[in-house]
Amino acid sequence: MSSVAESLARFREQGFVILRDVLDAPAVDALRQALQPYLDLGLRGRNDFEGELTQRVYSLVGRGRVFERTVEHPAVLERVDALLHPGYLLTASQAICIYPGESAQPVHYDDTFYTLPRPRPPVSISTIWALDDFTAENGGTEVIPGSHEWGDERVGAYADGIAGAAGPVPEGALVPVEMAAGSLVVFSGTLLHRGGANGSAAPRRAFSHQYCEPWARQQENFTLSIPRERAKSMSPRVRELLGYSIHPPFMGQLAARHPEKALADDYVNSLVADDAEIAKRESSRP
Ligand SMILES: O=C(O)CCC(=O)C(=O)O
Repeated sequence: MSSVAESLARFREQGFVILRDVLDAPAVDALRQALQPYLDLGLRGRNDFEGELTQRVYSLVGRGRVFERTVEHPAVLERVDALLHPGYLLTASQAICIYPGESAQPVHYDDTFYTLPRPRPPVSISTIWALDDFTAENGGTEVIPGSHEWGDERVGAYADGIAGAAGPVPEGALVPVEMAAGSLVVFSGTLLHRGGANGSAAPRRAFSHQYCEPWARQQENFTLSIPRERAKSMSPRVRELLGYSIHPPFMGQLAARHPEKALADDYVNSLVADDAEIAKRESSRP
């Protein structure tokens, strides 16, 4: 794997960097096995963007320790530390399994819904981890190198929010990310990309964790989607990333208290506690 400094230089220049062979074969296998029962549920994407021949498993971080560990993998966090501000959050965590016959996704960039004028620094950083080798044939992610620096007008010619491509992308502009299972691509939330068409005979399994600035709204509401008992068992770092954290001075507060307090065994919701106290006083009034 390239050094942190080398990979950050590459990221800044082209908007993405591939980190090769971060996970060994047994680790990839453990992730595949943990994912399979969720894929067996058979849910398919609901539109062209999710992909009707694609399965997505949302809130993946809450679905097993193996996924949790990838969220806080040092190879990722060492790099995201340099790209976002302290206290950054996890904004999305999902498996993406693209089946044979799936067409290419609309070209888009991941932090499109933070409607700040481009060019601008990314509000989020995406990662896509390969659980199968990514090739040009099997739906490996396709990127437009350098597009992270484009302004709104140029982006608008190719991508129209998450609704779809506004126009045809010139031949050769999209480059497939080819990498072995256990590798990942880290890319800017401003980089134009898409999931490729899967013209092979086998599914392309992957998962994506995305991280956002600590002041930005997360795509997934992890404090609701992940059951409290499960959140309690997670590492402090993962809990912080999920939103059990404060962006100073008080973004993320829970009725003026630290949100970690909600995970204490003796926690009582302060609205419930206040209402109980008011009811008690009213009932004891002469
Ligand atoms: O699966 C991929 O390769 C890319 C998916 C993607 O970009 C997305 O769903 O936002």
